[in-house]
Amino acid sequence: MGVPPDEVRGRIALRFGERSLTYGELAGAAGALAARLRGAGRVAVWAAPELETAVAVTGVLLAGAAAVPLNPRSGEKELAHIVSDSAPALVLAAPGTELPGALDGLERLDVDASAPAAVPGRTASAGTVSDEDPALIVYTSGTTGPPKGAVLPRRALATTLDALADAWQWTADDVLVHGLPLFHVHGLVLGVLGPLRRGGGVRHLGRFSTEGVARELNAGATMLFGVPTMYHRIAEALPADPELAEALGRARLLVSGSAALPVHDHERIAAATGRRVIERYGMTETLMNTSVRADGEPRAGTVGVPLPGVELRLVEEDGTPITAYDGESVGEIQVRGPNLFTEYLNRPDATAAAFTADGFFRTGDMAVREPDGYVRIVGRKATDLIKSGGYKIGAGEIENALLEHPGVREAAVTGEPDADLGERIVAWIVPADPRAAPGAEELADHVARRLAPHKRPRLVRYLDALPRNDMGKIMKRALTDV
Ligand code: MCA
Ligand code: AMP
Repeated sequence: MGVPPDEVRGRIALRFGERSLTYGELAGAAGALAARLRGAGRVAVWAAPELETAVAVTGVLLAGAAAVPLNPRSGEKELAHIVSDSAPALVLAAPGTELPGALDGLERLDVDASAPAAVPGRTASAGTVSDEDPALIVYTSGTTGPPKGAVLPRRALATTLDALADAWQWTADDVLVHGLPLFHVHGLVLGVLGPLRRGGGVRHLGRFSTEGVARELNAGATMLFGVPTMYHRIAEALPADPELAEALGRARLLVSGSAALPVHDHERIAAATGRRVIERYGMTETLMNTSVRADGEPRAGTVGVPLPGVELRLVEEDGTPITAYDGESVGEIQVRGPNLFTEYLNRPDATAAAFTADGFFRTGDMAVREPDGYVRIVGRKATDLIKSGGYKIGAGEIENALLEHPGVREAAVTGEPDADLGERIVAWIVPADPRAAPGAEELADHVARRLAPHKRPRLVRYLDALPRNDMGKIMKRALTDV
C-alpha cells in the first residue's frame, strides 16, 4: 500500500463497530507507525478484533517488516512458545490493552489509529524489500508438538488475493462483512488485507452474530466471509428471521471456508434466501488453492477449481499422480505455486517433510476430481488433526497439556462429529486417582488457560485404561467406537 490516489482517500477502508478509517486516514496512521518500525524485522501484533490490529498489520507491511499475529486468548504456554520461537523485536497493541506476563520481556508500542497523515517526505516506504521477504508468520497446529510458524512471503499474499479477485470478480466496489478472528489467514489475509488490496471496504463485527451480518448486508455490504459454523448458525436462524433472509438474498457473494460446509446447510440457506454459498479451499501454508468461481456453477460439497497460478494434483499413497477426473479416485491433494509459504520458522525438518522433491506441498487433504475439474474434499490423512469451528487443532498438543494436570495419568484426544462446530474435541482420560478424578470443567479450563479456549475439550470421558495395541500404541479408532 502506498499513498492512495485522491479519488480513494475519502473512501472508508476499515470499519470496526462505531470506528472507521478512510484510506487517507489509514495511510496516515499506518505510515506513522511504519516510520517507527523500519528495520524492525519481526513484529508481534496483539490481534484483537479491533481497528488497531488492522492498522498495525498494515504498518508492519508498509515498513517491510513481518507481522506475527497473536491470538489475544492464547494461554501462557502457547504464547510463551510463539514469542520464544519468533523472537519479535516488539509487540504492537491498542492503547490501554492489558498484555499478559508472557510478553513482559518485549518492548511495547501502542498503535495510534488516529495518527495524522505523515508529512510529505516522511512517508515510510518499504525501501529495498523483496517479494520473497516474509510478510506474516502465522502459527498453525500440527498433529503433535507445539504450533509451527508458517512464514508467508509478500508475494504469496499478493498472489492469492489477486487470484481471488479474478475468481470472485472482487473489486473496489465490494464491501466485506466478517466476524472472524484476526490471527489466522482467513480473517486477516482474506478478510482485511483482501479488501485493502482491492481498494474496497471491510466492516468487522467484533464478534460474529447473525444480527450483525443482517445489519451490514442490509446496509450496503456486498460480501460475507465465514467458517461453516457461522453459516450453520445462519441456517438455523433463517426460518425465524426474515431480515436475515433478505440480507443474504442481497449479497453479491457468500463465501465459506476453513472447513467443509455440510450440504444440508448449503441447501437450507439456498432455499431460504435464493443465494448459494460458494466454498474456497485453503491452508495457512498455501493460502488459497481452489474456489468455486463467481461466474461458475455453485456446487454444494465441492471447493471448485484451482485458482489461477495454482498447480494442483492428486496423488496415490506412493506419490503416483492420479490422472482420472472421475469423481471416484481418491488421492492426497498436493499444490505448487506462488501462493505457497517459504518455510516453517526454525523447523527445517518439518519444512523438508512438507514438500515433495519436485516442490509440491503435501496438504494431507484427501479429494476426488469431478469430470469438469471441480475438487471434492472427502477427508484428511491425519486423524490426529481436528477442525473445530474452522480452527485446526492438533490432538497431541491437547494431550500434552492434559498430561500436565496432576490428576491425569493418561490422556487421548479425538474429534467427534458436531452439527455446530463440525467436530468437537473429546478428551479420554485415565485419572491418576479414580476416586478423585478432575472434573470436565476443570480440565477444559486447564487447557484453555495453557493453550487457548478454542482448544478446550467440549466433552471428557473417563476410562480405567486406554485401549492399546501390542506395541503399546493408543488405538484411537477404538475410542471413537466406544
Ligand atoms: C469458554 N470460553 C472460555 C472457556 N470456555 N474461556 C476460557 N476458559 C474456558 N474454559 C470463552 C471463549 O473464549 C469465548 O469467549 C466464549 O467462551 C465462547 O467460546 P467458544 O465456545 O469457543 O466459541 P464459539 O461460539 O463456539 O465459537 C464459534 C466461532 C469460532 C465463532 C465460529 O469457532 C470462530 O471464530 N472460528 C473461526 C476460526 C477461524 O477463523 N479459522 C481460520 C483458520 P467470548 O464469548 O468472549 O468470545 S483456517 C485458515 O485460515 C485457512 C487458511 C482457511 O482455509 O481459511
Ligand atoms: P489451517 O491449517 O487452519 O489453515 O486449515 C487448513 C485446512 O482447512 C485444510 O487443510 C483443509 O483440511 C481445511 N479446509 C479449508 N477450507 C476448506 C473447505 N472449503 N472445505 C473443506 N476443508 C477445508
